[in-house]
Amino acid sequence: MLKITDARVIITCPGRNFVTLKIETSAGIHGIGDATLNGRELAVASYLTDHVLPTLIGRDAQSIEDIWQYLYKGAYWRRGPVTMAAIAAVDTALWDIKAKQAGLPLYQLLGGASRTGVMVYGHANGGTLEETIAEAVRYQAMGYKAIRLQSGVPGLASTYGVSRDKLFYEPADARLPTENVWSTHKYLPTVPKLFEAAREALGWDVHLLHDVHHRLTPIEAGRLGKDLEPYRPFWLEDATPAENQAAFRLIRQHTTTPLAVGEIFNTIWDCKQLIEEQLIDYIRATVVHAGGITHLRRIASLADLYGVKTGSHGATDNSPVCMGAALHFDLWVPNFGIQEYMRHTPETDAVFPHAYSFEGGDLHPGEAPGHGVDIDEALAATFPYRPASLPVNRLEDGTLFNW
Ligand code: CS2
Ligand code: MG
Repeated sequence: MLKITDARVIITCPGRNFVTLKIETSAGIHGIGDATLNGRELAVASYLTDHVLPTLIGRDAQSIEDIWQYLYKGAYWRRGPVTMAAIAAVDTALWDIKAKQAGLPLYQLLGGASRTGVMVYGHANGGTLEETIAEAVRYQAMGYKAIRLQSGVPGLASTYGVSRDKLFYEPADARLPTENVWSTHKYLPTVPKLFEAAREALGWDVHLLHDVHHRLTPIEAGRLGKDLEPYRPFWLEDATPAENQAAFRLIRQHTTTPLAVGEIFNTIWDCKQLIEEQLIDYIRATVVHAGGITHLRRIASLADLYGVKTGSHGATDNSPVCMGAALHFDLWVPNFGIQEYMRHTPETDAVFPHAYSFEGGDLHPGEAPGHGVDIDEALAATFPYRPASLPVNRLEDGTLFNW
């Protein structure tokens, strides 16, 4: 019996808010899990502190599956981003503990390495097409094999994915949601031009990706997918809101451009139809938002049956703890596709010392026991929580739209 003796939530803000769960055990081994839900951090912190952690004390830290089932089925009010991020944090911390107890890097417990490294994609963005291409050339020079392209839209003051800072992207930019203005009419013609210029500048070996960020109707997504086919995108992400999984049938009827979706999914039920009907090519669910290693493994196994690959979310608001755990998962999972990698700031990396490293366009989780990431609690305490919200979007006529 490896008794759970203590469990606490650590909220820190080294440039942006992160919520981390730390679980201590009777053998003196501790584990940590990411519980960060951008813009809703305190909701998850409270769900853990007030409703979950008291039930963990005294339990056997080795019983990962039983604890997962206890927190999922015992919640009664199942699923949802807050609940599943809380369960994910517990699950990730317990896998960290189990691997440390075994003295092995986490990927060895999952089934060993299936590849030499984890191909990642970086984020080239700019206010203009020219700026974006220049950034993409810089990412290619840094050794990235895959690059996401997000460019400003003429006539729009802002758009998704274009940030002031070129290496880090933080959309939660104010205490209360800032209001952005969107026009699909202005946006749609810009993406094919961006991809044409990118192929001209970067050639055909590099993978090129784009995130629509939930902003098209299915038929508009079919149009954009078709317009991009000559430039061979690696994927078109979040082409249309995915609550209606059947909506992707319409996109599939019009384009062979590969589709990726799922960074906001929190259980297998959000993507079961998308996977079983092969309506997507990559599932973007993450360790932190989809119930941890235990549940993400189930999603990936279902996806594998239908030729769908993983492409986990890895934005700056996923902490290094999530990234570390994700890389062990990515090194093992047989149907791996790609891993998103938005770098963290130096102060974030200092709060979360980690074993993973970047080389030649791949990340590797390292060989440290566990998931290889820890938290410097003293340093974390010097960065107090700072309330921040994600933006909202309105159309030019004021209609509230998808951000
Ligand atoms: C984006 C994210 O990385 C992505 O694909 O969709 O930047 C997303 O907007 C943020 O994680 C939201 O907090
Ligand atoms: Mg996205």
